[in-house]
Amino acid sequence: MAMQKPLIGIVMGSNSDAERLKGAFEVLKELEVPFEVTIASAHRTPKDVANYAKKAKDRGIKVIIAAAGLSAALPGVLAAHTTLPVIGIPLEVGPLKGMDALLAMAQMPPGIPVATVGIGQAINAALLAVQILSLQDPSCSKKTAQYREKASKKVSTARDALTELP
Ligand code: RP5
Repeated sequence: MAMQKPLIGIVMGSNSDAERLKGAFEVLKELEVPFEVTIASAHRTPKDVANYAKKAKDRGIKVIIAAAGLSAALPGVLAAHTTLPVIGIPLEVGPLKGMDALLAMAQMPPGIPVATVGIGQAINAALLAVQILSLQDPSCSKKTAQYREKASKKVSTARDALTELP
C-alpha cells in the first residue's frame, strides 16, 4: 500500500489533531485504500492550504478530508481552491467542544459545499470518502459492503451473547 498513489488526501489543521483522526487512518488502512496525511492551517499557513488544494487533482487525489478544531475554516478554504469533493471533520477542541468547528464547516456559502460529518466522526469521513471512490472503483464498493457486514455481525454477536438483561 505504501507504494500505491494516494487517492484520499487528509489535511489536518495542526499536529495536535492527529490523535483525533486515528479512527480514519485505521479504517483506510483496514480497507487498503491508499491515502496521505499532511498538516496545513487555513489561518497559520494559508498559502500551503491553497497550494495543496490546487495541486491535489493533478496528483491523483480524488477526495480530500479536512479536519480542524476551533473556528475551522480549513475544509472551506480547501473547497474554494478545488473542484474535488471535500469532507470536513469538525474536531472537539476548545471551550465550545467542536460546535464552533461544526457550524463553520456545515454552514458554507452556496456554491462551495463541504460534506460535513458530525463532531469527531473521523471514521464516517473515511467511509464516506471510500463510498465516493466507489463511484469509479467497484472494489471500494465491495470494501464498504464488507465493512458493514462486519459491523452488523458485531451487533448480532453481542445480541446472541446476551443471556439476561444487563
Ligand atoms: C486548529 O486549531 C487546529 O485544527 C486545532 O484543532 C486547533 C488548535 O491547534 P494547536 O494550537 O493545537 O496547533 O487550527
